[in-house]
Amino acid sequence: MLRYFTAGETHGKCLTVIIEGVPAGFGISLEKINEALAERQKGYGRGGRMLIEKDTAEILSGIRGGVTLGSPIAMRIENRDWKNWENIMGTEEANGEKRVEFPRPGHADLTGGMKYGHRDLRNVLERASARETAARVAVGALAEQLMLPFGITFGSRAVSIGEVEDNADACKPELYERVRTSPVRFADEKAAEAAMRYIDKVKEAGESCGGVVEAAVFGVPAGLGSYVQYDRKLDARLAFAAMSVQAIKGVEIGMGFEAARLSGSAVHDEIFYNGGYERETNRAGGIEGGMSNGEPIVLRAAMKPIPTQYNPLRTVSIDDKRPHAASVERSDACAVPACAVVIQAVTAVEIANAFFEKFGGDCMEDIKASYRAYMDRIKSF
Ligand code: EPS
Repeated sequence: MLRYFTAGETHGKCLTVIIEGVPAGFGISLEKINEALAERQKGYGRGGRMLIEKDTAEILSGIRGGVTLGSPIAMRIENRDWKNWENIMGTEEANGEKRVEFPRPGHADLTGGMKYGHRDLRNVLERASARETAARVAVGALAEQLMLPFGITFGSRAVSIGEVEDNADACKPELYERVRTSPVRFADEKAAEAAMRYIDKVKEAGESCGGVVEAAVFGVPAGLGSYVQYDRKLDARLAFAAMSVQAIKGVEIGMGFEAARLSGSAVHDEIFYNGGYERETNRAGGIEGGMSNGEPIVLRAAMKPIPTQYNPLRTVSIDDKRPHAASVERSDACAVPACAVVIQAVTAVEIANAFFEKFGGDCMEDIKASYRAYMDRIKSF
């Protein structure tokens, strides 16, 4: 089982992650992990923090000479901003400055404070911050590399930003390559331009905006996940992973919510045989009965607007309970393109996890042998 834990506060010294369950014998390039981290930092509408950071991972254990050892992998991403926060966020001594008293609607501030008994809501926001997603992107980029020997590849894009929708053609690997050069991760340049103007407008109004992002996985063999038990369903596990990302309020796979409004013939993907099983459509988003069916997996997630608003919403003080404007932390007007990269990362981890569950083994050779035997067997099914 592939699992990971992250640690780290947004203005703490660093983000740390430990990944357990990575089999031995897989080549890992640190450069590829750092490329993914750089990708997460991009996107039109991000705030000042991304000008300070230059996220790079340092691998501390579990890899020797670029090859996994089968032992836990630890990674660390330094927070460059730490030097500005050392006196406030120090683990030995903290001076109490930058105390947060006015919880932001939509953020973890208020409930987190109640739950953990923090009278300084900074203790909540520091960990609830989406800065943590940098660690998850590092894990995702590692998981993607574990899937590469089996021809499984990943991509992501923004589908819409606020009210502006992209105009993209079919869900093919090229599409996800192309969007990487777009400042908003859109395929259509005109739509991208409209999205940027929309972000400008939102920013000018002191607001923030959300959007819909999509992750796609190509080359997944049929049969990852299972219908036999609820917690083994691949779609359920992907939805859990996507929902666990900060600011995500909805997840759909394939046609998702639209399927509820149509009749069966407009929803299900008919089956053909042409030397192998084929579909003409992929409305199921590559998952039927909680299992991958061999078609590309397509998942969408809805990101709400980031709760920090420069034109703050109404809240109350946790001290005197009187009405007050919500606290303003430096933030992004739009982080939708970055969110797409994060959703791709958490999807990659779940796919790798389901893959190793099916083709389990402690090292690359065992997994390859199991994979080949299965692929040969289903060829003649
Ligand atoms: C983020 C870093 C944060 C925020 C953002 C995401 O840095 P800072 O708080 O120092 O500006 O920019 O987090 C949030 C908007 C949030 O609400 O948590 C990052 O690295 O992505």
